[in-house]
Amino acid sequence: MAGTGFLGIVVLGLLAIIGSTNAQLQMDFYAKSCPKAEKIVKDYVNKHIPNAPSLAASFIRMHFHDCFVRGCDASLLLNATSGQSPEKNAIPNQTLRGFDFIDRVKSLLEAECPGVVSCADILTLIARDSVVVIGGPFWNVPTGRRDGVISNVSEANANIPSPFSNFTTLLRLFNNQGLDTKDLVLLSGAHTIGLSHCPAFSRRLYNSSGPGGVDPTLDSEYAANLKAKKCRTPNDNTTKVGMDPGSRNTFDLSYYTLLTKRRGLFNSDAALTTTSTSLALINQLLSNPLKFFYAEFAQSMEKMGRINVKTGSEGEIRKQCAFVNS
Ligand code: HEM
Ligand SMILES: *[C@@H]1O[C@H](CO)[C@@H](O)[C@H](O)[C@H]1NC(C)=O
Ligand SMILES: *[C@@H]1O[C@H](CO)[C@@H](O)[C@H](O)[C@H]1NC(C)=O
Ligand SMILES: *[C@@H]1O[C@H](CO)[C@@H](O)[C@H](O)[C@H]1NC(C)=O
Ligand SMILES: *[C@@H]1O[C@H](CO)[C@@H](O)[C@H](O)[C@H]1NC(C)=O
Ligand SMILES: *[C@@H]1O[C@H](CO)[C@@H](O)[C@H](O)[C@H]1NC(C)=O
Ligand SMILES: CC(=O)N[C@H]1CO[C@H](CO)[C@@H](O)[C@@H]1O
Repeated sequence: MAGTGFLGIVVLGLLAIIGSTNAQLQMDFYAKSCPKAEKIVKDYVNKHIPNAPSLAASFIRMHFHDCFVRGCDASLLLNATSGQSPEKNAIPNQTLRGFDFIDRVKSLLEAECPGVVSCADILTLIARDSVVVIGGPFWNVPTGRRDGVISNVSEANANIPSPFSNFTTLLRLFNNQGLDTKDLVLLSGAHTIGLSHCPAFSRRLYNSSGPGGVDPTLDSEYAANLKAKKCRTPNDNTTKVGMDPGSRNTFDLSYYTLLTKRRGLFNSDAALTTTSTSLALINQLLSNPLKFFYAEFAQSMEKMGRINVKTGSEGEIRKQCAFVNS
C-alpha cells in the first residue's frame, strides 16, 4: 500500500512537471476559471467597434507587433518604467491607437475574475473580434497565453519589419518568428484595411531614382496623384493615406490587386511581387473566391498568435496591462 502510494505521488509529480513544461494554448482556456471571459471581450468589441471601426486595423497591427517581440505576451502594452524604454516607444509603434480600449476591457475582466485573464489573450481576442465586426475573416484564438515582464524598445526596432524593407529582409524577420513566405504574403494582406502616414512611403514619391524622384517600381500615375493630393511635401508627417484606397474599411482582395498593378504603397508591399514564389501566391489568392483568402489568412493568424507564447507558470497574469505586477 505504502509502495503504491509512493508510486502514485511520483507519477503525479511527473505529470505535474510534464504539465507545466508542456502547457499549451487551448480553445476556451478560461472555460472553468472565468467562463464568461471571452464573451465579455466579444460583447465589448461588438458594442464599441461599430462606432470606431478604424480601431480594428490598429488592433490587428498591435497584435502583430506584440507577437514579433518576445512572443505574444502583451509586452507591447507595457508603459515606461525607470531605466527601460518600452516597445511602445519604437518607431513603428508611434502610430498605434487604442491602448485605452484594451485597458477598459481588462478592467471588466478584473471585475469578473481578478488575476485570471492575461493581457496577451485580451489583445489577441480583441484583434480577432474587432476584425470580425468589420466583416473580415474569423480565426481561431486558442487561449492560455501569459504576460511578459520585459518590454525593450531596441528589440522592437530590431524585430518589427520596416516599410522600407526588401523581400530578403522581410522574409528573414518572418523566418525569425517561425513564419514562412506564405505567412508573409497572407499576413501582409491585413493592409487591405487601415491607414498609413506619409513618412512610411514618401521616399518613394520624392527621393527615389525615377523621374521627379519617384520610385520606378511604383505606378507613376498613382505616385503623381499621391504627391498632388495627399503627401504634398517630402516632410508631411501628419496626412493619412489608405493603403487600399477605395476599400480601406473592407477586408477584401483589392490589396493584392493593387500589388499586381504596382500600386502597393510601401516598398515592403511592392517587395511581395519581386519573387516568383510570393507572386504565385498573390495570383493564387486573386484567382480564388474571397473565402479562400479568409481561410488561408485564418491559418496564418492562428500561427502568428502562437509565436513564443508563455504558458503554464511562465510570466504572470498582469493586473493592469500597462504595468507588470509589483
Ligand atoms: C510585412 C511587414 C509589414 C510592414 C513593413 C508593415 C508596415 C506598416 C506600416 C508602415 C504601416 C503604417 C503605419 C502608419 O504610418 O500609421 C502599417 C499599417 C498597418 N499594418 Fe502593417 N506592416 C507589415 C505587416 C503587417 C501585418 C503582418 C499586419 C497584421 C496581420 C499588419 C497590419 C497593419 C494594419 C491593419 C495597418 C493599418 C493600421 C491603422 O490603420 O492604424 N501589417 N503597416
Ligand atoms: C501609459 O502611457 C501612455 C502614453 O504612452 C499614457 O497615455 C497612458 O495613460 C499610460 N497608461 C497608464 C495606465 O498609465
Ligand atoms: C534591450 O535590448 C538590447 C538589444 O537586445 C540590449 O542591448 C539592451 O541591453 C536591452 N536593454 C535593457 C535595459 O535590458
Ligand atoms: C535588402 O536589404 C538589405 C538591408 O538593407 C541589404 O543588405 C540587402 O542587400 C538587400 N537585398 C537585396 C536583394 O536587395
Ligand atoms: C534623399 O535621401 C538622402 C538620404 O536620406 C539624402 O541625402 C538626399 O538629400 C535626399 N535627396 C532628395 C532629393 O531629397
Ligand atoms: C513632423 O513635422 C513637423 C513639421 O515639419 C515637425 O515639427 C515635427 O517634429 C515632425 N514630427 C515628427 C514626429 O517627425
Ligand atoms: C502609443 C505610444 O505609446 N506611442 C509612443 C511611440 O513612441 C513615441 C516616442 O518614440 C512616443 O512619443 C509615443 O507616445
